[in-house]
This record gives sequence, structure tokens and C-alpha cells, in this order.
Amino acid sequence: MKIRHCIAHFGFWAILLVACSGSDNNNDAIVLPPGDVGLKLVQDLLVPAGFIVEEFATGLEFPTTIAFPPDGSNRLFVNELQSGRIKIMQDGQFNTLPFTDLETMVTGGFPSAGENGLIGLAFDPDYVANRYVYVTFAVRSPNGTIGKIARMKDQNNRAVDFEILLDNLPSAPGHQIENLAFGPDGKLYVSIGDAFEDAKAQDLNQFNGKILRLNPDGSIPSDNPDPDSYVWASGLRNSFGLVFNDNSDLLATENGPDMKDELNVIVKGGNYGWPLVLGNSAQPEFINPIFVWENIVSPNTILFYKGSQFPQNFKGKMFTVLFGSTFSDGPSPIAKRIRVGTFQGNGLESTVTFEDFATYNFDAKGNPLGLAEGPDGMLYLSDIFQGKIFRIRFGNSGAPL
Ligand SMILES: [Ca+2]
Repeated sequence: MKIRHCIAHFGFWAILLVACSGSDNNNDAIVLPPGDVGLKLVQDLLVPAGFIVEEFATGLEFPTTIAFPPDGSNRLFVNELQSGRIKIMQDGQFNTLPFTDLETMVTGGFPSAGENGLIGLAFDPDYVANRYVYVTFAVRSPNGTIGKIARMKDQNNRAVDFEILLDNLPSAPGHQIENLAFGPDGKLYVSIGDAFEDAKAQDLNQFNGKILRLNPDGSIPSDNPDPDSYVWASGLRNSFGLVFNDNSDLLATENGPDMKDELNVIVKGGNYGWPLVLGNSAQPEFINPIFVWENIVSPNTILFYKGSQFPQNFKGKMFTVLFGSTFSDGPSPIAKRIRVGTFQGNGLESTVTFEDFATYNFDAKGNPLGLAEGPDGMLYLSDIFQGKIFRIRFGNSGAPL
């Protein structure tokens, strides 16, 4: 079985000579506050001094996106890639029944191989009032797999009123339907990979390699570039992470083929070049990324930190998960980590500089993928192959460090 786009990447993994985090990672002396005593400390995710990593959940089947609803409740929604289940964890344990089992809601069943399946999850901006939850996923079809966008309502931790908003989207064992994000305009933005048909990323009549924009009910917004089309931006290969920042810029991570991963600011009608150009070009018809990783690191989830549990200098910073190469054992010198990005400027004029925040030092297989900020301001990270969720917090709660 192969997971995620990054399967195409060759291993850059090697023995990590740990000079990267400055962490002493000696947690022996840490005394956890009451209520956290049961959580196992994680020594092999290296974080800056003062931070603590805990094992928050285990036993998951390929967890992808993780997200807390914007109602302040301490409920963590967890997507499982191939089971099609969305689980809810609250008060330290998973609910007996999942939020939903999408396998039972669609025909065809979920893929049992490849990197496609249940990927994206987003809450309606007005979730507190309307309880809508949106998901992106791919299911088996007679011709391979197809992508779908669906929404449902959260009724006491169970999904009701399931409806498909958009169907028959391009999919493949990789480069399938990825994430989704609500904009400050109340529209839903969805990333679709090129489904290994790269030329179609330049064809505005195809959904391969596009960012789509739709109304929450699945209709086409009248102010799209073409009022009869969902297409918002084109020329993308496989953008996994999708998020708006406080400047109302839509950021998307782009996975390059064997070099030049990108971070793009997605603008209305923008063409991001794939497969005609990689990274920066001088051709005015293509929009250049705001950041290029020359070597493949497989940037995935991105998240802007809004909380106050971390030290003040982290507020507004962008955490970026670098997945690394799939199935590789042990740490990687350049990937398998979370980096923290500092922005200057906005829009296409943005620049960003990165530094390491959390780096993998696990001996076994594992790749970081989903990232969520809890209502407690702590950072939650899913590891797809370890089937775990880690929690990272700053140890400022009276614990001796
Ligand atoms: Ca590009």
C-alpha cells in the first residue's frame, strides 16, 4: 500500500544528527499538572526547550485530517483515510460510535490502497448555528476512484442529513481530491490534484489540478472567474494543505514531482504553472510561488497559530508539516518535521522564512500529516503510519523544566 503523493519521492531519510531543535528533550524532570498524568511523554519528537510532547491518541487507522469544531468544545474530529470513518475524541477517549462511517453512505467503498480516501474536513464558519461539517474523499468506482465533496450536520456527535455537493471529481491512487477550507467570503475552497493527468491541470474545462470555489450548498458562486465554472485557480499538481491567513490570503502547499515543492498564494483565476513550469519562472502567465523547497520535503498541512498557550512570539506564525518520504524508517535530515514560518508582506508579495519546530527522531516508520490547534491552544499532530495523535504544548503550567 502506498500513501500520499510523496510516494513518488525518493528517500531523503537518513540518520538525523540532532542539532536541529535545541531541545534537551529530557522530560524526566517534568511534573505534569493534574489531569494530564495519564498521558505518555513522547521523547522522539524533538521540540524546543520548554515544550512537551504527549501521546494523545493511539490505535487509529491511517489518520489524516484532524480538527476541532469552532464551538470551543474539546472534541477532536479525526478522519481515517481508508476506513472512511470520522471519529470524535473527547475527554481523553474516542466516542463509542464514530461521527460517521462514510463507507455506509456511498456506493463503491473506500480505496484499500493508494493515498486516496478520506482526506479533508472543515467546519462551516457558522457551525455553531447550523452544525454543518464538510468533507472531501475518494471512493472506488468502476473506472478507478472518484472524488466527492459532501456535507452533513453534527447532531449530538452523529452525522445526519448527509448530502453530496459535488461528485465524480478526478481521482487516482495519488494526486486526488485533497483538502478544503472556508474563506472569509464564506465560500468553500477545495484542492484537486492532477490525478496523474498533468496536462489537464492547464485545461479549464477539467477539474484536475485546480482549486475549486463553491457556495456552501454546492452551487457555483456568481463571482467566480467563469460564473459557470467552479474553477478558481489552475496549474497545480497536488496541493494538500489549504488555509486562509489573517490577511485573507489563501495559502496552498504544492508537491513537486522530484524537486521544487512550493508554497503558493492562491488568487482568483491564477495559473500556477504545472506541468509547464516548476518553481519560479519568468513567464508572466504563471504565478510564482512565494517559497520553493529545492529538495522534496512533501509539505502538507499548514496552520496559522492563533492561541496563547505557546509563547507570544508564535502567535500568527504558520506551522507547516513536512511529510517526507512514505514508509521511510527513522528521521529525515530535511523532512518529517514541523517548521514554523514567519511572514513578511501579504498576497503575492509575501515572503516567508522557516525554522524547525518539531523534528522526528523515531526509529520506526511514521510520517506527520494532520495538524490542529485545540481550544486549549495546544498543537495536535497526526502520524498516519504510527496511527497516533501527538499533543505539543508549552510547559508553562508550573511544571519544572
Ligand atoms: Ca507552480
